[in-house]
Amino acid sequence: MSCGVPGMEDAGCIFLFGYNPNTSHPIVARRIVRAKEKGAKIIVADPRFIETSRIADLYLPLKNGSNIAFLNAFANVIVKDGLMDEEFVKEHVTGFDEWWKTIEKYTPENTKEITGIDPGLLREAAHMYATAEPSSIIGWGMGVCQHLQNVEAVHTCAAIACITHQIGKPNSGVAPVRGQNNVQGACDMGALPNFFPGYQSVTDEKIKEKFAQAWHIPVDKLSDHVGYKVSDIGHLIDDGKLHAFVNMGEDPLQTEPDTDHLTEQLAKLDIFICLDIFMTQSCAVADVVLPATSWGEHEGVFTACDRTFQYFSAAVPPKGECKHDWQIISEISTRMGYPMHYENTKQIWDEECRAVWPAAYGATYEKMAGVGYAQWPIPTLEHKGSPDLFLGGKFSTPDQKAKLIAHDFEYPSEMPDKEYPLILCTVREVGHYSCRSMTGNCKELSRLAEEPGYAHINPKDAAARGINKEDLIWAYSRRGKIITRAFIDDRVNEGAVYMTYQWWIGKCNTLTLHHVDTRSHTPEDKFCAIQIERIDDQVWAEQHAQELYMKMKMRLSKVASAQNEPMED
Ligand SMILES: Nc1nc2c(c(=O)[nH]1)N[C@H]1C(S)=C(S)[C@@H](COP(=O)(O)OP(=O)(O)OC[C@H]3O[C@@H](n4cnc5c(=O)[nH]c(N)nc54)[C@H](O)[C@@H]3O)O[C@H]1N2
Ligand SMILES: Nc1nc2c(c(=O)[nH]1)N[C@H]1C(S)=C(S)[C@@H](COP(=O)(O)OP(=O)(O)OC[C@H]3O[C@@H](n4cnc5c(=O)[nH]c(N)nc54)[C@H](O)[C@@H]3O)O[C@H]1N2
Ligand SMILES: [Mo]
Repeated sequence: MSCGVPGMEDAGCIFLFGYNPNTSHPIVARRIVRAKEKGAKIIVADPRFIETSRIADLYLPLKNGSNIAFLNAFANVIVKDGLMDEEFVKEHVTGFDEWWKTIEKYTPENTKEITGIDPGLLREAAHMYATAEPSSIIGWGMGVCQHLQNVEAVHTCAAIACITHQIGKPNSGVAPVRGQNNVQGACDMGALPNFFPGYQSVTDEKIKEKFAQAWHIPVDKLSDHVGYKVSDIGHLIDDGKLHAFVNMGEDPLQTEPDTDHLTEQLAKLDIFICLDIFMTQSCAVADVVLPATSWGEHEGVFTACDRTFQYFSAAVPPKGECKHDWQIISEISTRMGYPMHYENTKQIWDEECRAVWPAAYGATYEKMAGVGYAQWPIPTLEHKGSPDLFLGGKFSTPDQKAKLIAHDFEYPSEMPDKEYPLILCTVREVGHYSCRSMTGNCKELSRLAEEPGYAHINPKDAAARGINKEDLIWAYSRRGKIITRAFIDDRVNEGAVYMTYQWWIGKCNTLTLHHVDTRSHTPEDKFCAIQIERIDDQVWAEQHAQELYMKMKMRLSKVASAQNEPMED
């Protein structure tokens, strides 16, 4: 993020684009309500009438999968209606002419068919965003990232912020939110296939030398291969390139697309190891499960989406055989020939983060003690941290200028047709979290929602199929077929069905498409074609769903107790 989450309150306009904070990040949602109370304009562009739409000054119900057509037309209006900050563009931006060659082609009128947005409304939104004082923020989430044209949409959102000078000053710019509490931290610490800690390239010789020195190893021991991404695992197994998989804090059999196919692929591994804090579907098929400690049992640093490092301490000691993730990694590493001996997380923080990443050097444990925090870049011990990036229009490129990049619109990979006429869009719900291993093990939350979960359907699509409220239905795609429950919802657009991805019986990832974009390799979780149908025998369906659920639970607890038995040899 170019701004801080607390600073969102002081923006003049917040434009939510494919992000549903009320469900996904209630604390960010609260900031948005406060911004509104302080006079900010709120714009929401989402195919669903999400909760924030209720307080929005403008709500734009764009069609699923039309982001690039919409954003290009939005950018076009800004230039054509004289809303661009020419001075800022001249001083701080490059590539405008080339960029305009693409953007020029997209008008609110000629994209209306694709986006479904009234041209007058789109113009009004572009004016509201561009002219807001003192700043505007574009906040985006998975409605951008989980589409085929995800990187393209990120480029275009950033370009819009640059040409309007709604970036490069306090409380402005781009606010891509994150998923888990420490996604940002995992990336900061080098859990990305192309970077060492601090976003330093694994293919740069000088950087490799620096890390070889810091880690006391010969430089040729550091691979300069960009690694693989989690969504590559299936086809790497098929191609015979991957034989062992250590899976840390992830339940791919629940959360990766086309899970039936992935189940077959994982079965071909020579060894599959899971590190988790609960028994999951993936742990159940693993050869080895290494029990880790949970956030209440360990200490460390979480980094929020706005670059804020926060220290947290353990509340209770670990139980049984559980070890901290860092201890498990250290022990595996030591046994594989690279000894790692740490006594606590502070040593790791100082060695793996502060010592090798200048922007984090000032983030000491002392500074973060108690409820303290540190926001990077924080380069010196005296530094107070940086809520805002790119101040004064200085960007993190070699010439310190922002480079505009434009893209033509493309349709999603699997469009609805006669056989599969509905769009499946998979999203979040407030009561459960991702693979549900954590929230599903909490009784109170199970009361909010239980198996087989819900499919949210527009009243017209439901009526056309004779589907009533709470009916059990079949949902099927080219990949598979599941049982789920109908939630008739006039907040969802006609032609699209919305499901969350945490249910075992109503597992939407049985239906989703394993198709990734070429750069980030993120699956197109927000768009595939499905059909739904009322199940004739509702009594049978209720019993069947219950039985399936009991069987699955029994299976997990059986595997868990078997894994606790001492090994025979
Ligand atoms: N309670 C709860 N909170 C969570 C999670 C959870 O599972 N449960 N998961 C966490 C994780 S891992 C993440 S990454 C974040 C994600 O947080 P969000 O980004 O809010 O996640 P989603 O609900 O998947 O998608 C956001 C919105 O994108 C919209 N959308 C779909 N297609 C399009 C499109 O073509 N264009 C546009 N403009 N919008 C579209 C959807 O309607 C949806 O409202 O939430 C985190 N918070
Ligand atoms: N269809 C569809 N699929 C999706 C998405 C979607 O929108 N639609 N969203 C995608 C997104 S954005 C995300 S981020 C993924 C999330 O998918 P996952 O990463 O698979 O799910 P999580 O529930 O976040 O956590 C994974 C596991 O980490 C374990 N865990 C928690 N704390 C610790 C710890 O301290 N140590 C260890 N070792 N384990 C721990 C939990 O018990 C859990 O089993 O799902 C993706 N899948
Ligand atoms: Mo996520």
